[in-house]
Amino acid sequence: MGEPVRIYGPVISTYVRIIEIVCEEAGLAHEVIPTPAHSPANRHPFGKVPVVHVDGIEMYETVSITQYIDNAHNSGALQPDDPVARAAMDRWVAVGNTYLFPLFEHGLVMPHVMHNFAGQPLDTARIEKHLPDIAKTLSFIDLEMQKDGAWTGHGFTLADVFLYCILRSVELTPQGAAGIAQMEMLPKWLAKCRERLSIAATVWPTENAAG
Ligand SMILES: N[C@@H](CCC(=O)N[C@@H](CS)C(=O)NCC(=O)O)C(=O)O
Repeated sequence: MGEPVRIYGPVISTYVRIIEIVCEEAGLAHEVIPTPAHSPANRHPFGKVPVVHVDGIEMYETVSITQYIDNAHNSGALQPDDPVARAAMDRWVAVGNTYLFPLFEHGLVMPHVMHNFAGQPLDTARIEKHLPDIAKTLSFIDLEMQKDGAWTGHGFTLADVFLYCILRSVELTPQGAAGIAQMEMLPKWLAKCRERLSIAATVWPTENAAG
């Protein structure tokens, strides 16, 4: 067995967990080397995390890393062969990274993180400002799932991995949990993902406390 995949980033991080899940799916040992985004030890050229060492190569940008691990170590099992299904998966990964993560992270998740872990007052003004957009976005995703399954019709793919990690951090906030509970499809899909071994094996330490 080779060296474990080394993931440089915070222990609790959406994109670190995405890499961890894909390593689990591929049967690769992995370890997180705690590295805050803004520490001098972080080697990402744009100051993001994670940076990953795999097969003697240093990589950054999570989409490319997950595709590399899945292609090199898992026979591409997380990426559908059918071009239409593949385009749907790619679209939803892009939607997650481009629209969902920035909105959820800035408008809801970070205010709670800064409150719970950095002792700052909860920025309720920021949350209140973004809640209407967050609610609209959750409804959009749920309606797409009701319409044609969105990304969910082709087995467990990279879209599930990205979107689970992005939406799970929303679900771990009180406002996010309430918003998701009102949806028809999202709670069922999240619960089904939780049964997946790779997802169960990578729970954040904060999840057990939050339920
Ligand atoms: N495009 C990057 C995005 C990664 C990303 O946004 N990571 C977050 C943490 S989960 C981060 O670095 N946040 C710190 C910051 O934006 O300053 C990737 O795909 O790897």
